[in-house]
Amino acid sequence: MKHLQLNRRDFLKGACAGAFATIAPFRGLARLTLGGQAARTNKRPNIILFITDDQDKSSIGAYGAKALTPNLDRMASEGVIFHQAYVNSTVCTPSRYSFLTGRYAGRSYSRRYEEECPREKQGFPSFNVELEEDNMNVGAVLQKSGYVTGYVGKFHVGPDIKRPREYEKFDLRYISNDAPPDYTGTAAFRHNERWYREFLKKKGFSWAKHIYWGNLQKPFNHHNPEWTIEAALEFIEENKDRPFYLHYCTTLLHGPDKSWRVSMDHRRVSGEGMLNELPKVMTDRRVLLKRLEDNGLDPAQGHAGYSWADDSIGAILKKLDELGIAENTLFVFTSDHGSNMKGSLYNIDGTNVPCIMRWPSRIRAGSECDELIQNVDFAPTFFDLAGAKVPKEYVVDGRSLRPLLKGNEPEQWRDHLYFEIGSGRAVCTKDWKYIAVRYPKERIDQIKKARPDSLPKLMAYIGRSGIGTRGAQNPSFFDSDQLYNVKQDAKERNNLAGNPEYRERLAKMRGMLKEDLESFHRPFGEFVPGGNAAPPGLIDEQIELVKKIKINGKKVILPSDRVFDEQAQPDRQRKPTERQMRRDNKRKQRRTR
Ligand SMILES: [Ca+2]
Repeated sequence: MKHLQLNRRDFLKGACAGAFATIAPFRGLARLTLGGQAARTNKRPNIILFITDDQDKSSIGAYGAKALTPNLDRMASEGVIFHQAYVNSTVCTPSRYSFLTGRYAGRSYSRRYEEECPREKQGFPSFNVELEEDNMNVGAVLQKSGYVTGYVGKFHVGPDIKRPREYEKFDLRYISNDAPPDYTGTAAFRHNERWYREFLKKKGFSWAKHIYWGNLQKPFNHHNPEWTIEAALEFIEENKDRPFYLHYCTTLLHGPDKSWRVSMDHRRVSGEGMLNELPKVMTDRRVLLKRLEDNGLDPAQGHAGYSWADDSIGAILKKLDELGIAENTLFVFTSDHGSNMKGSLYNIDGTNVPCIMRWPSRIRAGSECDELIQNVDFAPTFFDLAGAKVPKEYVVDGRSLRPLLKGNEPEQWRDHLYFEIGSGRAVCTKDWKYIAVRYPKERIDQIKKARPDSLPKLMAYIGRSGIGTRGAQNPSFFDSDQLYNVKQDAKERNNLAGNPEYRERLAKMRGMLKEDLESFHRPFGEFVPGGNAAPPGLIDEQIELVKKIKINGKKVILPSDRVFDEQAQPDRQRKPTERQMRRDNKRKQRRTR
């Protein structure tokens, strides 16, 4: 039996490798033409998409890490593990948009994105994309095709609701960050959470429960995976006899990593305020901590979170087994992007994410796949497997992964992937990576006038320090053109773009990017000129300078040998922010008392 399994695995590996010997250029925009077959020939599968927040492969045993993740390891041994799975963008909102739609965030035609980035201007995919009004998304399409579609956990692809006036606009209750976690706060959070459910139903999901609008919010900012798993199990149980789709997004492992261990001590805190008691749906938190200790793993150093997220997987696997529906359930685990390199376009801990799938009746146990896949592929895969009726207007960038799951040889696969965030764009093959950073004209004007210490923020691809400059530890992060041999230089430290030896390779990669960019019908740098797009070479002096600046989170340390003349910096006198003005006024009032 063991021998047979080995042969099967080898067969699949061979199929995976051999299937893509014929390589066809990827055409950026493709319209979906799949579907139908799965529905006609077989009972349609249940589908669960489980997305973690900011997770690196280095936190999972199945990827070789020293971590306690028995459930993910089990999924890998019973299913397929992907080594080259990527997301298009490396902060929550654009990545999650792609999971929900199968489109690049830069393709979004949501009102908010089009208002911020009108069609004639360069796109700036970031925290500014939303699900479109026409509900061309996975929840709505699968529901219309006879699936019951459920949403649980973190959303982060809706309107910006942060300030009191935004809460008021939507008839939501605002609770300030420094409010105590009391009854009033709980009532407000409960009220708002019910509204989030209704919002998702309007977006086309048939069921939604235990929703976080975005990141955890004070005063109830502690992770509570039991609270979201409770809803997931309820949904699965309720719909065990019909095909269902569950879009499950845990708040784990959004940092800081110490918060995971701390959250374990706050058993009643949830996305709807204080609970009466913690749902008993997962391994007891104390037992989990004991297991970590027994394995010599420090919970405060990330492991509380890794094992807690993994235990959430375990609760779902157990439920599928109990209900006897595991055989025909496709269970997909992945992450919205990595942690250490989020906000950049680098592969390791940025665009390259863990991805494991299990579907006992269709996927051969213990398979591995090295083909290039991306988060835009999931929605089209699910449409294909569900035999969904996809409206002809539905625009999708990804393609169905069905050939990879079945081990069949697809006629053609892709030769590269496309990436985007803010002012950065990239393409990557299995061997090479090219990144182009092109700021629009108005940003270039700001950069030219800026004080040196504000350069890192202005030149971060998404225009903010902190997460926007995580990749700045890479010596070429700010370079306009970056070429890396990712096979030999996986960490992308040695920029070959200026090396004449690689001129041809650079031209080839630039050609791929140009072709992809043209499909967006928007300008970008010199690739697609027009609007506010600008060619490289206008801020070389500032690039040289910013590369000498040390950046630690939001802290900027200027090179010591350089003295900045404040008199010569006219933008030194910046307008005070609203917050500064309030603070100054308070001080004045205190003084006059
Ligand atoms: Ca995230």
